[in-house]
Amino acid sequence: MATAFSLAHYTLFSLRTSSLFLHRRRNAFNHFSVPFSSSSSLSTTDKRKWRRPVVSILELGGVKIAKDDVVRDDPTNNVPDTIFSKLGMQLHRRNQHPIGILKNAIYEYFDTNFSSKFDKFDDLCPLVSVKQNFDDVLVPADHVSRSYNDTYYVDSQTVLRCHTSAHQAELLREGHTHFLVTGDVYRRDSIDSTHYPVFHQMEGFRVFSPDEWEPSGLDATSYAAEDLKKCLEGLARHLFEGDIVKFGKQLKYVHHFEYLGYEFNVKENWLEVLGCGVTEQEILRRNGRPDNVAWAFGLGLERLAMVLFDIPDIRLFWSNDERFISQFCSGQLGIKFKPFSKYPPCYKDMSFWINESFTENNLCEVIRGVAGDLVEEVSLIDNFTNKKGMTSHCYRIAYRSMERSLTDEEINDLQWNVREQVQNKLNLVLDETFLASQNV
Ligand code: FA5
Ligand code: MG
Repeated sequence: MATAFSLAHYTLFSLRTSSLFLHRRRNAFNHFSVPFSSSSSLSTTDKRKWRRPVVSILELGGVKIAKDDVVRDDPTNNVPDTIFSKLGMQLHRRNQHPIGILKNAIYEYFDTNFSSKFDKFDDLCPLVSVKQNFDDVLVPADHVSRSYNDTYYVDSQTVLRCHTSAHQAELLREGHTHFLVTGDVYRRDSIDSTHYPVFHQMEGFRVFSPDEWEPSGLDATSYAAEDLKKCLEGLARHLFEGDIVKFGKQLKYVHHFEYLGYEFNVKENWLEVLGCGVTEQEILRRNGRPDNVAWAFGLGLERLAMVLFDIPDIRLFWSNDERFISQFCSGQLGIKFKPFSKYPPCYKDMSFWINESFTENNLCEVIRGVAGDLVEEVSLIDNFTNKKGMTSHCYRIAYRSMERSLTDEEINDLQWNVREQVQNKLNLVLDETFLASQNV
Protein backbone atom coordinates (compact mmCIF):
# COMPACT_ATOMS: atom_id res chain seq x y z
CA MET A 1 0.00 0.00 0.00
CA ALA A 2 1.30 3.41 -0.83
CA THR A 3 2.62 5.41 2.07
CA ALA A 4 0.59 8.56 1.97
CA PHE A 5 3.13 11.08 3.16
CA SER A 6 6.43 12.31 2.12
CA LEU A 7 7.48 15.89 2.58
CA ALA A 8 10.58 15.65 0.50
CA HIS A 9 10.87 18.92 -1.34
CA TYR A 10 10.89 18.37 -5.02
CA THR A 11 10.50 20.56 -8.00
CA LEU A 12 11.15 19.88 -11.61
CA PHE A 13 10.42 23.38 -12.68
CA SER A 14 13.62 25.34 -12.94
CA LEU A 15 17.09 24.28 -13.84
CA ARG A 16 19.62 26.49 -12.18
CA THR A 17 22.55 28.15 -13.89
CA SER A 18 25.56 25.97 -13.51
CA SER A 19 28.91 26.99 -12.14
CA LEU A 20 30.17 30.21 -13.65
CA PHE A 21 33.19 30.98 -11.56
CA LEU A 22 35.21 27.85 -11.42
CA HIS A 23 38.50 29.61 -11.74
CA ARG A 24 38.29 32.43 -9.30
CA ARG A 25 41.32 32.96 -7.13
CA ARG A 26 41.09 32.09 -3.50
CA ASN A 27 42.95 33.44 -0.50
CA ALA A 28 43.73 31.29 2.44
CA PHE A 29 41.44 32.25 5.24
CA ASN A 30 42.64 32.96 8.77
CA HIS A 31 39.51 33.68 10.73
CA PHE A 32 37.22 30.88 9.70
CA SER A 33 34.19 31.18 11.93
CA VAL A 34 33.50 28.63 14.62
CA PRO A 35 30.46 26.62 13.63
CA PHE A 36 27.60 27.17 16.02
CA SER A 37 24.82 24.74 16.65
CA SER A 38 21.62 25.71 14.92
CA SER A 39 19.53 23.07 16.59
CA SER A 40 17.75 24.50 19.57
CA SER A 41 17.24 23.04 22.96
CA LEU A 42 13.79 21.54 23.14
CA SER A 43 13.60 21.73 26.92
CA THR A 44 11.44 24.83 27.23
CA THR A 45 8.02 24.01 28.55
CA ASP A 46 5.25 23.92 26.04
CA LYS A 47 3.33 27.04 26.87
CA ARG A 48 0.52 26.64 24.36
CA LYS A 49 -0.25 30.28 24.95
CA TRP A 50 -2.07 30.48 21.68
CA ARG A 51 -4.82 28.29 23.00
CA ARG A 52 -5.79 30.94 25.53
CA PRO A 53 -7.78 33.91 24.34
CA VAL A 54 -5.52 36.96 24.38
CA VAL A 55 -6.08 40.51 23.29
CA SER A 56 -5.00 40.37 19.70
CA ILE A 57 -5.61 41.59 16.22
CA LEU A 58 -5.81 38.07 14.84
CA GLU A 59 -8.53 35.52 15.26
CA LEU A 60 -7.93 32.33 13.33
CA GLY A 61 -10.34 29.45 13.41
CA GLY A 62 -11.73 30.72 16.69
CA VAL A 63 -8.28 31.03 18.26
CA LYS A 64 -7.05 34.49 19.20
CA ILE A 65 -3.40 35.05 18.46
CA ALA A 66 -1.10 37.88 19.50
CA LYS A 67 2.25 38.48 17.87
CA ASP A 68 4.23 37.36 20.87
CA ASP A 69 2.35 34.07 20.88
CA VAL A 70 3.97 33.29 17.55
CA VAL A 71 7.22 35.27 17.34
CA ARG A 72 9.45 35.00 20.39
CA ASP A 73 13.11 35.41 21.16
CA ASP A 74 13.44 31.87 22.39
CA PRO A 75 15.60 29.02 21.07
CA THR A 76 12.54 26.85 20.43
CA ASN A 77 11.02 29.52 18.19
CA ASN A 78 12.12 30.23 14.63
CA VAL A 79 9.21 32.28 13.29
CA PRO A 80 10.32 35.64 11.84
CA ASP A 81 8.22 38.81 11.68
CA THR A 82 7.78 38.39 7.93
CA ILE A 83 5.91 35.16 8.51
CA PHE A 84 3.77 36.55 11.30
CA SER A 85 2.69 39.32 8.96
CA LYS A 86 1.21 36.71 6.60
CA LEU A 87 -0.84 34.94 9.28
CA GLY A 88 -4.45 35.83 8.95
CA MET A 89 -4.24 37.05 5.36
CA GLN A 90 -6.32 34.06 4.30
CA LEU A 91 -6.06 34.58 0.56
CA HIS A 92 -8.10 31.41 0.09
CA ARG A 93 -11.13 33.10 1.66
CA ARG A 94 -11.15 36.04 -0.75
CA ASN A 95 -13.58 35.33 -3.56
CA GLN A 96 -11.97 37.84 -5.94
CA HIS A 97 -8.44 36.52 -5.42
CA PRO A 98 -7.07 33.80 -7.74
CA ILE A 99 -6.55 31.45 -4.77
CA GLY A 100 -10.12 31.99 -3.60
CA ILE A 101 -11.49 31.66 -7.14
CA LEU A 102 -9.65 28.36 -7.53
CA LYS A 103 -10.86 27.08 -4.16
CA ASN A 104 -14.45 27.87 -5.12
CA ALA A 105 -14.04 26.17 -8.52
CA ILE A 106 -12.79 23.00 -6.82
CA TYR A 107 -15.69 23.19 -4.36
CA GLU A 108 -18.03 23.41 -7.31
CA TYR A 109 -16.54 20.26 -8.84
CA PHE A 110 -16.95 18.29 -5.63
CA ASP A 111 -20.44 19.62 -4.90
CA THR A 112 -21.65 18.80 -8.39
CA ASN A 113 -20.07 15.39 -8.74
CA PHE A 114 -20.47 14.10 -5.20
CA SER A 115 -23.84 15.68 -4.32
CA SER A 116 -22.31 17.96 -1.69
CA LYS A 117 -21.06 14.97 0.32
CA PHE A 118 -17.67 16.57 0.99
CA ASP A 119 -17.58 18.64 4.17
CA LYS A 120 -15.57 21.82 3.65
CA PHE A 121 -13.21 23.50 6.09
CA ASP A 122 -11.28 26.67 5.33
CA ASP A 123 -10.92 28.29 8.72
CA LEU A 124 -8.93 25.83 10.82
CA CYS A 125 -6.20 27.45 12.89
CA PRO A 126 -2.75 27.16 11.23
CA LEU A 127 -1.07 26.72 14.61
CA VAL A 128 -1.05 23.01 15.29
CA SER A 129 0.79 20.61 17.52
CA VAL A 130 3.82 18.62 16.41
CA LYS A 131 1.62 15.58 16.92
CA GLN A 132 -1.02 16.82 14.49
CA ASN A 133 1.46 17.98 11.88
CA PHE A 134 3.75 14.96 11.91
CA ASP A 135 2.89 12.06 14.26
CA ASP A 136 -0.75 11.76 13.26
CA VAL A 137 0.17 11.35 9.59
CA LEU A 138 3.01 8.95 10.38
CA VAL A 139 5.93 11.16 9.41
CA PRO A 140 8.93 9.22 10.78
CA ALA A 141 10.61 10.60 13.91
CA ASP A 142 13.83 11.33 12.03
CA HIS A 143 12.26 12.78 8.88
CA VAL A 144 13.94 15.93 7.60
CA SER A 145 10.65 17.82 7.39
CA ARG A 146 10.51 17.88 11.22
CA SER A 147 13.73 19.86 11.48
CA TYR A 148 13.98 23.50 12.51
CA ASN A 149 15.50 24.01 9.10
CA ASP A 150 12.32 23.02 7.28
CA THR A 151 9.47 23.88 9.64
CA TYR A 152 8.45 26.97 11.60
CA TYR A 153 8.29 26.12 15.29
CA VAL A 154 6.35 28.32 17.68
CA ASP A 155 7.71 26.26 20.55
CA SER A 156 9.01 22.73 20.87
CA GLN A 157 5.53 21.21 20.62
CA THR A 158 3.76 23.69 18.33
CA VAL A 159 4.32 24.51 14.67
CA LEU A 160 2.83 26.53 11.87
CA ARG A 161 1.30 23.67 9.90
CA CYS A 162 3.43 22.68 6.93
CA HIS A 163 0.56 20.92 5.21
CA THR A 164 -3.20 20.64 5.48
CA SER A 165 -2.74 16.93 6.24
CA ALA A 166 -2.28 18.12 9.83
CA HIS A 167 -6.08 18.09 10.17
CA GLN A 168 -6.80 14.61 8.82
CA ALA A 169 -6.79 12.75 12.11
CA GLU A 170 -8.99 15.15 14.06
CA LEU A 171 -11.58 15.32 11.28
CA LEU A 172 -11.66 11.53 10.99
CA ARG A 173 -12.15 11.25 14.73
CA GLU A 174 -14.99 13.74 14.51
CA GLY A 175 -16.67 11.33 12.13
CA HIS A 176 -16.11 13.04 8.77
CA THR A 177 -15.68 10.59 5.89
CA HIS A 178 -15.53 12.99 2.92
CA PHE A 179 -13.78 16.29 3.45
CA LEU A 180 -11.83 19.16 1.91
CA VAL A 181 -9.53 21.30 4.05
CA THR A 182 -8.15 24.52 2.60
CA GLY A 183 -5.60 26.62 4.40
CA ASP A 184 -2.39 28.58 4.49
CA VAL A 185 0.67 26.40 5.15
CA TYR A 186 4.20 27.40 6.10
CA ARG A 187 7.61 26.05 5.15
CA ARG A 188 11.17 27.22 5.33
CA ASP A 189 12.24 26.76 1.75
CA SER A 190 14.35 28.03 -1.11
CA ILE A 191 13.47 31.16 -3.11
CA ASP A 192 12.33 31.09 -6.70
CA SER A 193 9.24 31.75 -8.79
CA THR A 194 7.38 28.63 -7.58
CA HIS A 195 8.42 28.52 -3.91
CA TYR A 196 7.20 30.82 -1.17
CA PRO A 197 7.38 30.27 2.61
CA VAL A 198 3.62 30.66 2.91
CA PHE A 199 1.36 29.00 0.41
CA HIS A 200 -2.04 27.35 0.29
CA GLN A 201 -3.06 23.75 0.10
CA MET A 202 -6.31 21.92 -0.27
CA GLU A 203 -6.55 18.51 1.28
CA GLY A 204 -9.07 16.01 -0.02
CA PHE A 205 -9.99 12.90 1.94
CA ARG A 206 -12.47 10.16 1.16
CA VAL A 207 -13.25 7.08 3.23
CA PHE A 208 -14.79 3.93 1.70
CA SER A 209 -16.58 1.11 3.47
CA PRO A 210 -16.52 -2.58 2.42
CA ASP A 211 -19.96 -2.38 0.82
CA GLU A 212 -18.50 0.08 -1.67
CA TRP A 213 -15.48 -1.92 -2.87
CA GLU A 214 -16.72 -5.52 -2.37
CA PRO A 215 -19.19 -5.59 -5.30
CA SER A 216 -16.43 -4.31 -7.62
CA GLY A 217 -14.31 -7.45 -7.30
CA LEU A 218 -11.27 -5.25 -6.63
CA ASP A 219 -9.29 -5.29 -3.42
CA ALA A 220 -9.83 -2.26 -1.18
CA THR A 221 -6.57 -0.53 -2.09
CA SER A 222 -6.98 -0.89 -5.85
CA TYR A 223 -10.54 0.30 -5.57
CA ALA A 224 -9.51 3.44 -3.68
CA ALA A 225 -6.57 4.09 -6.05
CA GLU A 226 -8.85 3.82 -9.10
CA ASP A 227 -11.39 6.12 -7.52
CA LEU A 228 -8.70 8.67 -6.63
CA LYS A 229 -7.43 8.69 -10.19
CA LYS A 230 -10.93 9.17 -11.58
CA CYS A 231 -11.65 11.94 -9.11
CA LEU A 232 -8.45 13.87 -9.89
CA GLU A 233 -8.79 13.45 -13.63
CA GLY A 234 -12.34 14.73 -13.40
CA LEU A 235 -11.10 17.69 -11.38
CA ALA A 236 -8.41 18.48 -13.94
CA ARG A 237 -10.99 18.34 -16.74
CA HIS A 238 -13.28 20.63 -14.76
CA LEU A 239 -10.51 23.17 -14.23
CA PHE A 240 -8.60 22.97 -17.51
CA GLU A 241 -10.94 21.67 -20.17
CA GLY A 242 -10.27 24.00 -23.11
CA ASP A 243 -6.70 24.66 -22.11
CA ILE A 244 -5.46 21.11 -22.12
CA VAL A 245 -6.44 20.81 -25.75
CA LYS A 246 -5.43 24.30 -26.77
CA PHE A 247 -2.01 24.51 -25.17
CA GLY A 248 -1.12 20.83 -25.18
CA LYS A 249 -0.99 20.72 -21.39
CA GLN A 250 -1.01 17.14 -20.31
CA LEU A 251 -1.74 15.32 -17.17
CA LYS A 252 0.44 12.53 -16.01
CA TYR A 253 0.02 10.11 -13.19
CA VAL A 254 3.44 9.17 -11.84
CA HIS A 255 5.16 7.72 -8.81
CA HIS A 256 6.95 10.20 -6.58
CA PHE A 257 8.72 8.97 -3.55
CA GLU A 258 6.26 7.00 -1.48
CA TYR A 259 3.03 8.46 -2.72
CA LEU A 260 1.63 9.16 -6.08
CA GLY A 261 2.07 12.57 -7.56
CA TYR A 262 0.28 14.46 -10.26
CA GLU A 263 2.14 16.81 -12.50
CA PHE A 264 1.13 19.20 -15.16
CA ASN A 265 3.30 19.60 -18.17
CA VAL A 266 3.25 23.24 -19.08
CA LYS A 267 5.20 24.46 -22.05
CA GLU A 268 7.91 21.83 -21.74
CA ASN A 269 8.25 22.25 -17.99
CA TRP A 270 7.09 19.81 -15.38
CA LEU A 271 5.38 21.41 -12.47
CA GLU A 272 4.50 19.39 -9.40
CA VAL A 273 1.08 20.44 -8.22
CA LEU A 274 -0.06 17.79 -5.79
CA GLY A 275 0.74 14.74 -3.75
CA CYS A 276 -1.79 11.97 -3.25
CA GLY A 277 -2.22 8.34 -2.36
CA VAL A 278 -4.19 5.59 -0.71
CA THR A 279 -3.77 6.40 2.96
CA GLU A 280 -1.89 4.20 5.36
CA GLN A 281 -4.26 1.78 7.07
CA GLU A 282 -2.71 2.79 10.38
CA ILE A 283 -4.17 6.30 10.10
CA LEU A 284 -7.67 4.88 9.73
CA ARG A 285 -7.12 2.33 12.47
CA ARG A 286 -5.97 4.96 14.95
CA ASN A 287 -8.89 7.20 14.22
CA GLY A 288 -11.79 4.84 14.59
CA ARG A 289 -12.07 3.40 11.05
CA PRO A 290 -10.21 0.06 11.15
CA ASP A 291 -12.44 -1.59 8.54
CA ASN A 292 -12.28 1.16 5.95
CA VAL A 293 -9.95 2.29 3.22
CA ALA A 294 -9.35 5.88 2.10
CA TRP A 295 -7.58 8.12 -0.36
CA ALA A 296 -6.12 11.55 0.25
CA PHE A 297 -4.57 14.31 -1.79
CA GLY A 298 -2.81 17.57 -0.99
CA LEU A 299 -3.02 20.15 -3.73
CA GLY A 300 -0.71 23.19 -3.96
CA LEU A 301 -3.15 25.95 -4.86
CA GLU A 302 -0.56 28.54 -5.96
CA ARG A 303 1.09 26.15 -8.39
CA LEU A 304 -2.25 25.25 -9.91
CA ALA A 305 -3.38 28.87 -10.03
CA MET A 306 -0.12 29.86 -11.74
CA VAL A 307 -0.90 27.44 -14.53
CA LEU A 308 -4.60 28.30 -14.75
CA PHE A 309 -4.30 32.08 -14.70
CA ASP A 310 -0.86 32.38 -16.34
CA ILE A 311 0.64 33.97 -13.22
CA PRO A 312 4.41 33.95 -13.72
CA ASP A 313 5.67 34.48 -10.17
CA ILE A 314 4.35 33.17 -6.85
CA ARG A 315 5.02 36.52 -5.12
CA LEU A 316 2.23 38.13 -7.14
CA PHE A 317 -0.40 36.34 -5.04
CA TRP A 318 0.60 38.61 -2.15
CA SER A 319 0.49 41.81 -4.18
CA ASN A 320 -1.87 44.59 -3.18
CA ASP A 321 -1.28 46.34 -6.48
CA GLU A 322 -4.62 47.23 -8.06
CA ARG A 323 -3.15 46.31 -11.44
CA PHE A 324 -2.94 42.72 -10.21
CA ILE A 325 -6.02 42.45 -8.02
CA SER A 326 -8.40 44.11 -10.47
CA GLN A 327 -7.71 41.54 -13.18
CA PHE A 328 -9.57 38.77 -11.36
CA CYS A 329 -13.24 38.26 -10.84
CA SER A 330 -15.19 36.09 -8.45
CA GLY A 331 -16.28 32.85 -10.16
CA GLN A 332 -14.19 33.35 -13.30
CA LEU A 333 -11.61 30.70 -14.03
CA GLY A 334 -10.88 31.54 -17.65
CA ILE A 335 -9.05 34.83 -17.04
CA LYS A 336 -5.41 35.03 -18.13
CA PHE A 337 -3.21 37.43 -16.20
CA LYS A 338 -1.75 40.21 -18.32
CA PRO A 339 1.61 41.30 -16.91
CA PHE A 340 1.32 45.03 -16.27
CA SER A 341 5.02 45.61 -16.35
CA LYS A 342 8.34 43.95 -16.86
CA TYR A 343 10.87 45.64 -14.66
CA PRO A 344 14.46 44.54 -15.09
CA PRO A 345 16.00 42.21 -12.52
CA CYS A 346 19.23 43.16 -10.81
CA TYR A 347 21.69 40.41 -9.91
CA LYS A 348 24.06 40.51 -6.96
CA ASP A 349 26.48 37.76 -6.14
CA MET A 350 27.86 37.03 -2.72
CA SER A 351 30.44 34.53 -1.73
CA PHE A 352 31.21 33.13 1.72
CA TRP A 353 32.88 30.23 3.48
CA ILE A 354 30.22 27.93 4.83
CA ASN A 355 30.29 26.39 8.29
CA GLU A 356 28.71 23.21 9.62
CA SER A 357 25.42 24.85 10.44
CA PHE A 358 24.98 26.58 7.12
CA THR A 359 21.79 25.75 5.24
CA GLU A 360 20.27 27.32 2.16
CA ASN A 361 16.93 27.73 3.95
CA ASN A 362 18.61 29.83 6.67
CA LEU A 363 20.25 31.97 4.02
CA CYS A 364 16.96 32.45 2.18
CA GLU A 365 15.21 33.48 5.36
CA VAL A 366 17.84 36.12 6.08
CA ILE A 367 17.52 37.46 2.55
CA ARG A 368 13.72 37.54 2.74
CA GLY A 369 13.99 39.26 6.11
CA VAL A 370 15.93 42.09 4.48
CA ALA A 371 14.46 42.27 1.00
CA GLY A 372 10.98 40.82 1.46
CA ASP A 373 9.22 40.28 -1.83
CA LEU A 374 11.86 42.25 -3.71
CA VAL A 375 13.90 39.08 -3.89
CA GLU A 376 12.94 36.96 -6.86
CA GLU A 377 15.41 34.12 -6.76
CA VAL A 378 18.41 32.90 -4.80
CA SER A 379 20.61 30.39 -6.55
CA LEU A 380 23.90 28.70 -5.86
CA ILE A 381 26.15 29.45 -8.80
CA ASP A 382 29.46 28.15 -7.52
CA ASN A 383 30.64 25.68 -4.96
CA PHE A 384 34.34 25.42 -4.23
CA THR A 385 36.44 23.49 -1.70
CA ASN A 386 40.04 24.51 -1.15
CA LYS A 387 42.99 22.30 -0.22
CA LYS A 388 42.31 22.85 3.48
CA GLY A 389 38.83 21.47 3.06
CA MET A 390 37.09 24.81 3.49
CA THR A 391 34.08 25.20 1.25
CA SER A 392 32.90 28.44 -0.22
CA HIS A 393 29.54 29.04 -1.83
CA CYS A 394 28.70 31.75 -4.28
CA TYR A 395 25.03 32.70 -4.37
CA ARG A 396 23.37 34.90 -6.93
CA ILE A 397 20.47 37.00 -5.66
CA ALA A 398 18.01 38.31 -8.22
CA TYR A 399 16.22 41.44 -7.03
CA ARG A 400 13.15 42.51 -8.94
CA SER A 401 10.00 44.28 -7.98
CA MET A 402 6.76 43.18 -9.57
CA GLU A 403 5.43 46.69 -9.26
CA ARG A 404 8.12 49.27 -9.98
CA SER A 405 11.72 49.90 -11.00
CA LEU A 406 14.27 49.59 -8.23
CA THR A 407 17.05 52.14 -7.99
CA ASP A 408 20.71 51.13 -7.84
CA GLU A 409 20.97 52.80 -4.48
CA GLU A 410 18.07 50.81 -3.08
CA ILE A 411 19.49 47.52 -4.32
CA ASN A 412 22.96 48.30 -3.00
CA ASP A 413 21.46 49.09 0.39
CA LEU A 414 19.60 45.81 0.40
CA GLN A 415 22.70 43.92 -0.60
CA TRP A 416 24.79 45.57 2.12
CA ASN A 417 22.16 44.67 4.69
CA VAL A 418 22.07 41.10 3.46
CA ARG A 419 25.87 40.93 3.72
CA GLU A 420 25.73 42.23 7.30
CA GLN A 421 23.09 39.81 8.39
CA VAL A 422 24.77 36.88 6.73
CA GLN A 423 27.81 37.64 8.86
CA ASN A 424 25.97 38.48 12.07
CA LYS A 425 23.06 36.09 12.06
CA LEU A 426 24.57 33.13 10.22
CA ASN A 427 28.15 33.59 11.46
CA LEU A 428 29.51 33.29 7.96
CA VAL A 429 32.71 34.83 6.69
CA LEU A 430 32.43 36.58 3.37
CA ASP A 431 34.92 35.88 0.63
CA GLU A 432 36.01 39.48 0.18
CA THR A 433 38.48 38.84 -2.62
CA PHE A 434 35.73 37.71 -4.83
CA LEU A 435 33.34 40.45 -3.78
CA ALA A 436 35.89 43.14 -4.57
CA SER A 437 35.76 42.04 -8.17
CA GLN A 438 31.98 42.27 -8.12
CA ASN A 439 31.72 45.98 -7.38
CA VAL A 440 29.28 45.69 -4.50
C1 FA5 B 1 2.39 17.30 1.01
O1 FA5 B 1 2.36 18.36 1.60
C2 FA5 B 1 1.50 16.13 1.40
N1 FA5 B 1 0.87 16.42 2.66
C3 FA5 B 1 0.48 15.94 0.26
C4 FA5 B 1 -0.33 14.72 0.41
C5 FA5 B 1 -1.58 14.78 1.01
C6 FA5 B 1 0.20 13.50 -0.03
C7 FA5 B 1 -2.32 13.62 1.16
C8 FA5 B 1 -0.54 12.33 0.10
C9 FA5 B 1 -1.80 12.41 0.69
P1 FA5 B 1 4.15 18.10 -0.76
O2 FA5 B 1 5.21 18.47 0.20
O3 FA5 B 1 4.63 17.48 -2.02
O4 FA5 B 1 3.13 17.06 -0.12
O5 FA5 B 1 3.30 19.38 -1.12
C10 FA5 B 1 2.12 19.30 -1.90
C11 FA5 B 1 2.08 20.41 -2.92
O6 FA5 B 1 2.29 21.68 -2.29
C12 FA5 B 1 3.18 20.34 -3.95
O7 FA5 B 1 2.82 19.46 -4.98
C13 FA5 B 1 3.25 21.76 -4.44
O8 FA5 B 1 2.23 22.02 -5.38
C14 FA5 B 1 2.94 22.57 -3.21
N2 FA5 B 1 4.15 23.14 -2.59
C15 FA5 B 1 5.11 22.52 -1.86
N3 FA5 B 1 6.05 23.39 -1.44
C16 FA5 B 1 5.69 24.62 -1.89
C17 FA5 B 1 6.23 25.95 -1.78
N4 FA5 B 1 7.33 26.22 -1.06
N5 FA5 B 1 5.58 26.97 -2.40
C18 FA5 B 1 4.45 26.72 -3.11
N6 FA5 B 1 3.89 25.51 -3.25
C19 FA5 B 1 4.48 24.45 -2.65
MG1 MG C 1 7.06 19.00 -2.31
